[in-house]
Amino acid sequence: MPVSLLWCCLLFASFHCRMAFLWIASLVLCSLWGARGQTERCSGYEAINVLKADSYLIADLVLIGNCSSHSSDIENLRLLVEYQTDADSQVFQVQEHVLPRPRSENASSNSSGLQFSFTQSPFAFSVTRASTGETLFDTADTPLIFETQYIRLRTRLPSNPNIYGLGEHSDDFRLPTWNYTRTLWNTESPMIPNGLNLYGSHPVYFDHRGESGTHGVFLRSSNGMDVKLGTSDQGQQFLEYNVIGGVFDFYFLAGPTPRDVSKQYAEVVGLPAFVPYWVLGFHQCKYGYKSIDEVRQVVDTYAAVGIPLETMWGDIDYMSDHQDFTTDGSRYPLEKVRQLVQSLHDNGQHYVQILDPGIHRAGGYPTYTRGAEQNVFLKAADGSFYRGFQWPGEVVWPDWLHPNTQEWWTDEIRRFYDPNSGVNVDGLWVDMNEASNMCESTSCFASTSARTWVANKGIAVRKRYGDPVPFLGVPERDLFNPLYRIQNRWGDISSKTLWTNITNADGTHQYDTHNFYGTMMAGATRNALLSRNSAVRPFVLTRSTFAGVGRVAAHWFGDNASRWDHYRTTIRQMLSFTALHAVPFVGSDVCGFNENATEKMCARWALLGAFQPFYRNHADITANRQEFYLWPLVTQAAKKAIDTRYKLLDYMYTSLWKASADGTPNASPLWFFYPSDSNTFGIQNQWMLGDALLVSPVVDDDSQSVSFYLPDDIWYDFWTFEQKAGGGQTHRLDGVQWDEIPVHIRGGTILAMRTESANTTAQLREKNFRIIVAPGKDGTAKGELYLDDGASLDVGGNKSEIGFVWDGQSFAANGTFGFETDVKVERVVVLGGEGGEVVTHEGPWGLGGGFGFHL
Ligand SMILES: *[C@@H]1O[C@H](CO)[C@@H](O)[C@H](O)[C@H]1NC(C)=O
Ligand SMILES: *[C@@H]1O[C@H](CO)[C@@H](O)[C@H](O)[C@H]1NC(C)=O
Ligand SMILES: *[C@@H]1O[C@H](CO)[C@@H](O)[C@H](O)[C@H]1NC(C)=O
Ligand SMILES: *[C@@H]1O[C@H](CO)[C@@H](O)[C@H](O)[C@H]1NC(C)=O
Ligand SMILES: *[C@@H]1O[C@H](CO)[C@@H](O)[C@H](O)[C@H]1NC(C)=O
Ligand SMILES: *[C@@H]1O[C@H](CO)[C@@H](O)[C@H](O)[C@H]1NC(C)=O
Ligand SMILES: *[C@@H]1O[C@H](CO)[C@@H](O)[C@H](O)[C@H]1NC(C)=O
Ligand SMILES: *[C@@H]1O[C@H](CO)[C@@H](O)[C@H](O)[C@H]1NC(C)=O
Ligand SMILES: *[C@@H]1O[C@H](CO)[C@@H](O)[C@H](O)[C@H]1NC(C)=O
Ligand SMILES: CC(=O)N[C@H]1CO[C@H](CO)[C@@H](O)[C@@H]1O
Repeated sequence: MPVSLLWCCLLFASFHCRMAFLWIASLVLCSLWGARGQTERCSGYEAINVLKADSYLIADLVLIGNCSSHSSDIENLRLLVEYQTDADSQVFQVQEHVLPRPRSENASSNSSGLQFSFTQSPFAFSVTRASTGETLFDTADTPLIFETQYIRLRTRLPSNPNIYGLGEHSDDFRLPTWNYTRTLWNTESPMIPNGLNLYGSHPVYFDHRGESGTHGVFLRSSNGMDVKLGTSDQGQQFLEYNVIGGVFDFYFLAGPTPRDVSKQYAEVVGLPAFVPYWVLGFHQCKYGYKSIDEVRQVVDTYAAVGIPLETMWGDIDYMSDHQDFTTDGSRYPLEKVRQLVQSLHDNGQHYVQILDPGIHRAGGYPTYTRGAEQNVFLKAADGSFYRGFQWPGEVVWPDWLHPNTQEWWTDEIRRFYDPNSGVNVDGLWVDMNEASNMCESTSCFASTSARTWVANKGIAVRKRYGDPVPFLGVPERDLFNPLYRIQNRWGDISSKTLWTNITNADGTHQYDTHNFYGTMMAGATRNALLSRNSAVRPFVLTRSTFAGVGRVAAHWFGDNASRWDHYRTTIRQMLSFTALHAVPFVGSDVCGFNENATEKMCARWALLGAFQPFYRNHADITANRQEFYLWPLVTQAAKKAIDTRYKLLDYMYTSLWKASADGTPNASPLWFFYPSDSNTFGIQNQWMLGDALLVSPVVDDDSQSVSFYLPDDIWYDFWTFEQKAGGGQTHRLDGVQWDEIPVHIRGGTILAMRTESANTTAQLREKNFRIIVAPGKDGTAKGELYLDDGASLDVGGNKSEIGFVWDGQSFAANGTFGFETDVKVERVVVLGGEGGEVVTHEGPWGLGGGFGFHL
């Protein structure tokens, strides 16, 4: 019975292990649906027939004692430590086109920063850091369980470990390590509760060990899972994967610095897409704008009060009966929507609309009719379209794995968003794509029959299990009620979403692919926007995410509430995505989505959001209006926040460009910069924006005081340029006004800022620069500035990558200068002179080539 377990280990500084197995259909699985607790007698596998060479290792693994804890054991496995290898297998693996693997390179095991070793019986393995011999991953304490619907593997951790990641969650940034379960199962999650699964799944964690380094572990799996952190009876700290299918397909990321791990992870899941410049502007949205006139009023009021509004958004209000690709004839007549979009564009502003995956199942609705004709919707057992409940009522859902779906979706988008006859949007927003099904339980339309007209069109009932095809998933599993129940916040895995026993068009099942449904929708939407205009960078915002989603979309943190604790939560949610999950363009619903915002909270949030990548005010239909102009304090705070953000916009743009170029995080926790300072490991209310700015907002409810930590370094107050020795101490600031947010410049950096702000980002691009030099302890500093046209997908050589260097005596700007611009550097301001003096060197200097000066 040639059942094999496959491992791959490779990579430059990193180390990659892949475990898969080949399951042969003729191996009849005994139906041993054993009770829980039987895991104790199970003793895992023994490795035999070991064959070792420099670049690979092969062994057979045979089951020693039955586990059969939640499904049937796979009795014979093969271990193969090698470079990327393809093995036919029936066990589900994430499709290559959904999450491409990194290109394999023939690294020799001795050139890897990590070393793999194993014991034969019972089979266990460990990963060590080659340079220090430190053990990073060690499965020796518990036997490996490898069943058809339950795989388990536990690794030892040091005591009191610093573990981060495993999003999406709203828990502490540094994860609790006692009796803690992170469930990864994408779901509708109003109010983003703590301790429960939210909209996205990112099975990667960072293990930070201070001076001895940081490493990461990515499990390339889309199956539902509980990752448990706890302490065994013997007092051993562990992390344990409990997954309801698929394979163990691990990537070990060697670091050794935290930023190295971020970059290595981005290499594995794909570098994030670069965003157009305009998306860094300020956005306004509200569910509940009753008509297009109301929307226009909001746009006009922002202009009248002088708060720069870059982008107006359309939530589901614009639709007729909540149907995608329609406008409500009386409240949002198409002509008036077109006029609004045109006037926004005339002012250099932008417009984005929402789309949901639930397609109204209504005969006269062309989007549905065309989709049905092309057979793009998911099917129930009898071959009729699987039905559920969403905003429009009874809906069907696209099967993103069907070969016609992209074409149908692109066509719908190109029809409705035709610049000449439709709504000329600048970007799209995909929501409810977990997918959210408003059925409270699994019961809506449960008794599907093939009575629909769809069946009359001759749509064949899918052949469910035919000849074995690679990676479709082991047949005859219970895809509806697996015995191992992950701790999904809604109970059954099919609750409030699509039934997990649905077969996708490629033969896989929702059971295995659920977690990337939303990411596929986001990707299809990006492709559609590219087809509509292949010259510019598309912008897609998605609620549901999966590992690698940064390649196709931005993300907001979903339906939070107007509460102080959610204001604080945005910081750690942002850090998880930007620093750990390779999704740089993220933000919260500023001032909160659900419930009513208050003046002081909204003022603080306007400032907080301005220093986070995606900056959008958004409220629910049941919440009061919360546009920034509604309260005096908020107006004042927002004006200052946007003014400052816009001056810093090219700094933020440069950091987003770096993130898309090599995975460098654009926003990071303090420990990424001070990895040896253990005081920083648990900090989750401050963050580094790019390399130079430390943001330390007031976080307590209705407070004007803040305590913040400054690591041992030189810091400069961003607002006053006053120098502050950090000293590794907590500082307290009282009397922080409602339009103030403490920000510090880290010594050793150079910051390029526009000299003034503007009403739109298009106008901003005409403003000159002022360069701030903030010398570090050794008196030197460096920084960079990236410039291009802000929009083209392919800028070719029309870009400038400028490096700034200050050596204490002279300033130099060098690099490439392919972007033509009349914008100049007006002056260079050097901080930190004798007695805190600030010295200004007047230009101007053009940005067509290098420049500099000596003291
Ligand atoms: C596991 O249990 C099944 C059913 O009881 C039995 O047929 C099989 O031989 C057992 N395998 C091992 C390795 O003990
Ligand atoms: C890796 O090794 C395989 C097998 O020896 C070889 O075919 C392939 O070209 C090598 N790839 C690289 C990038 O060297
Ligand atoms: C790695 O091992 C191979 C073969 O054993 C040897 O030729 C090579 O020099 C080694 N490389 C390093 C960096 O030690
Ligand atoms: C562990 O957590 C679970 C779920 O939150 C809880 O029910 C249980 O009481 C906790 N166990 C202990 C020993 O605290
Ligand atoms: C920005 O808008 C304000 C308020 O509408 C207006 O007074 C000002 O002239 C505008 N600035 C520019 C540069 O257009
Ligand atoms: C999924 O399971 C439910 C409950 O057993 C059943 O009613 C339904 O027909 C199944 N659907 C598919 C597509 O197998
Ligand atoms: C929000 O305010 C409105 C009107 O002021 C009120 O009717 C509603 O109950 C408030 N909502 C909450 C959640 O407090
Ligand atoms: C770069 O700019 C030149 C001159 O403006 C233009 O001809 C060329 O098409 C641009 N290249 C790209 C890739 O946009
Ligand atoms: C960098 O720029 C300075 C000032 O223009 C110039 O003197 C120097 O030669 C440049 N260095 C390099 C490496 O290009
Ligand atoms: C309970 C709750 O607030 N649910 C909200 C979930 O999110 C949608 C929009 O995405 C709101 O319309 C719901 O009211």
